[in-house]
Amino acid sequence: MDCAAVHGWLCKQGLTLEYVTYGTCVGMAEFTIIASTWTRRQIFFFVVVWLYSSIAPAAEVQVTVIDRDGAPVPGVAVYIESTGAGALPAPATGVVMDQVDTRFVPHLLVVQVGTEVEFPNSDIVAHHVYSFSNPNDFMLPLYKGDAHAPVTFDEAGVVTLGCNIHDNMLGYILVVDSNIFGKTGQDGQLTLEASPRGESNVKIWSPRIKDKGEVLTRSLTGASNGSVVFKLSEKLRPPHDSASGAIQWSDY
Ligand SMILES: [Cu+2]
Repeated sequence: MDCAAVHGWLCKQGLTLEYVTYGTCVGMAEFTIIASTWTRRQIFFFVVVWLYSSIAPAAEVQVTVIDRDGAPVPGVAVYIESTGAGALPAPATGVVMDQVDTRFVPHLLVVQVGTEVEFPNSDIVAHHVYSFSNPNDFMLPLYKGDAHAPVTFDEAGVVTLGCNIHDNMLGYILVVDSNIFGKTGQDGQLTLEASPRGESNVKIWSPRIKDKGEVLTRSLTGASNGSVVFKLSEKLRPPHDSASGAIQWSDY
């Protein structure tokens, strides 16, 4: 049961709960009970629910990314990094960065450190895929179909992809030290299910974002109602495939 469920149950009991600071949402000091007429049964069930929630403190974090004009920014990578945590679970398998219509699909792929990524070529023309992003650099010489073994990305960071034949082909793999990640939708939002593992930060990245540094990181400690808003201050680069002018290698 997560915090929202606890909140919902309490509301049904006629109680108002004001709480939900991320990661500490079940702390007794975090809420104020407006109603003062708890029955013994209500108190009993509250304690049961609260203890259960303490054992499994899954929480949701809603992340919103907006540009300097307040417009939502879709397709932004979002991930949660935790310190003082144990080893991450094994990375996902069957992860694919495809090549379709002389494009990398998806344009941006987010993976956990240690993930094996397959690079099938679904086009009828051959591609020669490479990255110079040290230390995750690699080369898949001219091929069609599934000619090459998957590439394992063992270091966190941005891997910029290109093709030796088609200069307009540009893609990214963001390798993160986390198993909690995703990308914002058209509404600029993403909700992540997160179990706190020590101190946690939520971070964002996109090739369109020019902002640097702390603007792109938020501590989850003290986040209001489990929601985090990133407001960017720099003008965004245009989307890679936009009609307003596709980004070329020279733009980076
Ligand atoms: Cu190509």
